Amino acid sequence: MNLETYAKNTWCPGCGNFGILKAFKNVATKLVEEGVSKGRIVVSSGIGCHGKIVDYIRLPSFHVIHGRVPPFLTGMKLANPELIAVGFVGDGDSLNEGMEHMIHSAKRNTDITIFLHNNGVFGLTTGQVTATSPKGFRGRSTPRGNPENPINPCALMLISGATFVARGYAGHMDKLEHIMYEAIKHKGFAFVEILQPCVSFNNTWKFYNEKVRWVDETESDVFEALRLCQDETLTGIFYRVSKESYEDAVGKVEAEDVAEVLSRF
Ligand SMILES: Cc1ncc(C[n+]2csc(CCOP(=O)(O)OP(=O)(O)O)c2C)c(N)n1
Ligand code: SF4
Ligand SMILES: [Mg+2]
Repeated sequence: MNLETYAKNTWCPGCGNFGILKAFKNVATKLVEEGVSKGRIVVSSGIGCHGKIVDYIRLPSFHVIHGRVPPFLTGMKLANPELIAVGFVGDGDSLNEGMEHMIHSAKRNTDITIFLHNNGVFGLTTGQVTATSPKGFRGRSTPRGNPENPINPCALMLISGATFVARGYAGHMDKLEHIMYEAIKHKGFAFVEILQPCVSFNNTWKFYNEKVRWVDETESDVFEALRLCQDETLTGIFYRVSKESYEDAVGKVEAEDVAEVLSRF
């Protein structure tokens, strides 16, 4: 399936975003081959280098303001629950500018999928510290080293109520594709942290190529999943449980309201 667009790709050569783009295109192609209509898969992205991804995928797309991918997709799903809602967010985008939206979407178990391009840096604005930058990270805003500890995005999403939590690596295409496919198929809030080297401001290729490992365990116990995701170079599907989605809960309340109004006549 041709998912190419007319847009010129302006990512730096060697950026981890290329692996994420390729993996997602393969997954979207697989979904269409399985019978999903192309128009049902809607992609959205936040602000940053990651955000350009929607310009490079020929699918219905919305590039929204910083940190607002989850509420945008939530509204879209409420309006049309038939759509498959896929969001691409940055670490700064989702854990600095828009952290509250991530937490509330996970808490509601909104039926959307979020792929977090975690490069540990504000890439587009040329190298400032984000919520996931490691302690000691030297960048434009922390020339003497980041004095703060990083947030663990998977742990945050687990304790917020996400029902699918995984971590992939932009350099391990097959495994990333598997995770992305399973996340999209999951009904409820699916969160995938993707380790994404930024060759210009936080080049982690060598580190991740040496350290990243895969775990086959998938937990349904949140504390066991928390234990797994503490190892920041461990990848895999850490957690998956089935719970009522926000859209289904809202739909039931609406149906009861309609029945109640009709019963008055
Ligand atoms: C509300 C708001 N604050 C700040 C900015 C400036 N800004 C644009 S892109 C960006 C960095 C995005 O970093 P991240 O989300 O990590 O994405 P990356 O570029 O690393 O993919 C920032 C701070 C903005 N556009 N809007
Ligand atoms: S600045 Fe970093 S994240 Fe942005 S395109 Fe270049 S390598 Fe990729
Ligand atoms: Mg970033």
